[in-house]
Amino acid sequence: MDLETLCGKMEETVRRAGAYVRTAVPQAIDEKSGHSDLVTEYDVQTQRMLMEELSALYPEAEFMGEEEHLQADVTVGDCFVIDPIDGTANFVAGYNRSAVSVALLRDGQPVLGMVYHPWAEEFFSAIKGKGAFLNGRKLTLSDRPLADSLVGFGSCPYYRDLAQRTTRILGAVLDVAPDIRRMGSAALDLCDIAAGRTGAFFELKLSPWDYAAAGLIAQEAGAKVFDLQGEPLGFSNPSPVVAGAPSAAEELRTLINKTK
Ligand code: 2AM
Ligand code: CA
Repeated sequence: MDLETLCGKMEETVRRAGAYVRTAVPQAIDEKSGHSDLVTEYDVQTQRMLMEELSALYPEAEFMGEEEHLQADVTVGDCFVIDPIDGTANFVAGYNRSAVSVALLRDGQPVLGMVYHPWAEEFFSAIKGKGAFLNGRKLTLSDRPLADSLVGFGSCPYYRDLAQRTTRILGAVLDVAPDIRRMGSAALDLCDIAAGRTGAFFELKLSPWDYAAAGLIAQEAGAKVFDLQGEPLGFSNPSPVVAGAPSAAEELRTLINKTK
């Protein structure tokens, strides 16, 4: 199946998963590894629903996902990378800013990404080399410096030492950029870059399912997305993520590396 055909079929599945999340009222909430790392029955159910429908659409693909320790070797062949609810803490708090995120990796690189924010009814998608879209409208961002950029970030609440370092970086960012934003879903934060709402984003440690789909969407809109060395992101392990309009992203990366 070519990627355009698969993308068309996947959209229905991802929208259905988002509609399910939007109507859900979280009750049973478990802590995975600490008080900031939550999982609800809806995270698990949504991942199961996505896996069932995606494997019917594309039986040859493997799966990697945030819930139920779903790991796969992503470096060979085709693999779906799923975050059923990115922004689980927002979901639990009734903050109405969370997303369903699905990427397809081919031999370790994203070739297709979808992020759906069901409360805002915003559907972001990208196919490698074919551009990024928001509700069918092509996204093209223009370059800008950090001095003209709102800077989104994540605070790694589940890694306290990184949270402390993040606050030091923010001090340095606020000396240059007009303001910062902390919204609680890395996938949506990267999509905000694609949409030109923020000019740059960083989080010192994210998991592949947080950024696999949205990183491709940002890149296809014209953003730079890399790690602290300026290298392309990997998908086998957690990674720092820096993204943004080309100039802003490079300036932000330099600033982060100067702040210990
Ligand atoms: P989640 O809501 O799907 O868990 C917030 O800083 C961002 O970090 C969210 O995108 C959140 O995704 C992600 N996140 C939460 N816990 C994490 C963990 N233990 N490792 C990596 N990323 C995590
Ligand atoms: Ca996530």
